Amino acid sequence: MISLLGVDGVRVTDPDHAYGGTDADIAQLLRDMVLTRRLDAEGTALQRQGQLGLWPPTLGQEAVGAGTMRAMKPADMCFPSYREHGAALVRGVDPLDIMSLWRGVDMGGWDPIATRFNHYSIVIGSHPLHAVGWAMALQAEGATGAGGPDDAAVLAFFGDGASSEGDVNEALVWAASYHVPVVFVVTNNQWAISVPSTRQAVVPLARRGEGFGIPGVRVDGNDVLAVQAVTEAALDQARSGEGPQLIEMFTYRMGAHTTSDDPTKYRSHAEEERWRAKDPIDRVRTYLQRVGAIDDGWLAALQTEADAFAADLRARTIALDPPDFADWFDVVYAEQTQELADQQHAFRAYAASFEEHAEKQEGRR
Ligand SMILES: Cc1ncc(C[n+]2csc(CCOP(=O)(O)OP(=O)(O)O)c2C)c(N)n1
Repeated sequence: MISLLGVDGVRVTDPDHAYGGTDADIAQLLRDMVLTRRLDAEGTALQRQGQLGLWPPTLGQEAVGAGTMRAMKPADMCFPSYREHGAALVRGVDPLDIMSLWRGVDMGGWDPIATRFNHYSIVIGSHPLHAVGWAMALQAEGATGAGGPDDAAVLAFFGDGASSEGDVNEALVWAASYHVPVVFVVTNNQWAISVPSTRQAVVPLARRGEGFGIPGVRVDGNDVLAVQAVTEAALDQARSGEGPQLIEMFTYRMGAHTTSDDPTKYRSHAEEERWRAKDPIDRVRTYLQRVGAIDDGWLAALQTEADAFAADLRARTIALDPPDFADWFDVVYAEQTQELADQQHAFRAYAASFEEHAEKQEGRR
């Protein structure tokens, strides 16, 4: 497993990978992760207070989002799953657009073309196929593999559970067969809801690509330096025409699967505590403090920034107006079908019947 920063905050070397950034870059990664954690805490709290329908926590997985996104170039494209709040934030998506999705106001309001960050995919494992399609389009347009600075590649996230899906395996076949510039990031957070990752694979997931002809590596997914260094190398290879790569990020979902889940039903407190000791934020903070790159004043300023960020996000989320669900029939296809128009009409009549009922009740009082 590739690691470049120990749990004690001391840098370690790896024969094949090195982190090329400065301590200022590492401080930026710490900031990315602290804001991600704050966003996640706000999402969880807003759901508990009835402001969101559901929230999938990303607590403990902050290094994967920050490290991978800091490895991407502007023209690269990313296909996330549904837990990539940190990646979205670092890639420049307004976190309000993430909140609006889980509030049920829209289906994810950000512009995937402008941000080069596709919409969340809640259907497990569907989007690695889309990622491969995008990568094949890059090939067809000559936008990759030319050896120039404008070359682009694609990064696709999926989970350990998703790795068992047929679609993911089809994506791996296509990627290998057509030698496409895609990097698959398997976020192994140890649990697919209540099913352990050991049930998804009898060999490490890093080796899942081998049979397809895709090289893979296992990275300490709680080590943001290793995450960034390995992702950078894989994206460079993909951009320069060396074909697909697979990276297993070995991490842990500290929170529940979603706010509807109770992890105490299937995993032990001792297991959670073992992973708490490997916290991705603590080790980076320890490193930066030890080398004198940050001090208490710097950390206090970051805390103030995180507080303001959370307060602003909360206020903007609560101010989001509920949608008229009947309008959603208009956005299923580019042009509405007659069948959908009929369903929309029936839905409006059904919704109005409740209003009539309420008005009658009101009249009787
Ligand atoms: C096609 C499909 N099947 C089942 C589900 C229900 N489901 C939602 S999340 C999940 C587990 C996914 O686990 P994993 O891929 O490890 O990702 P994680 O949630 O741990 O990030 C399942 C089975 C779904 N959303 N889509």
